[in-house]
Amino acid sequence: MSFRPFQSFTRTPLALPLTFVALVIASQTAFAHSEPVSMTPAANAAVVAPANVVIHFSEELEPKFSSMTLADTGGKTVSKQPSVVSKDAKTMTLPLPALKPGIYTVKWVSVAADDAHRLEGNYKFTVK
Ligand SMILES: [Cu+2]
Repeated sequence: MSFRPFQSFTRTPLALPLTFVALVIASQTAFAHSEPVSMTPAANAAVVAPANVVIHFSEELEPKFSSMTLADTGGKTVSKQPSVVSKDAKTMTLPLPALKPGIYTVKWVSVAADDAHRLEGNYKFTVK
């Protein structure tokens, strides 16, 4: 009979903070989060009224929880149809109604298919 177990008790308080630090660092890396790679119209672009907004993402999206909407200058949502995730799950398309000239804000939410990490963001473009 030895009291070896005490060794693991004394080790635990050290091991836990280290594990926590490792998890925090891991969760801050962009790996496996699905971020926009390119957008059409591009951020801050001035364009002729587009028929839709298309965003390509870095990782596969979970279609159920990933979405896009478009708001006008007053913050009112002007998109009427839901956004659609492509078959390869890396592109999201938002069909648009006819847009009047003005500044619009695209709001997007991406949920990565592999780890369910959620990101959201927005950007503006101008319709000439
Ligand atoms: Cu992630």
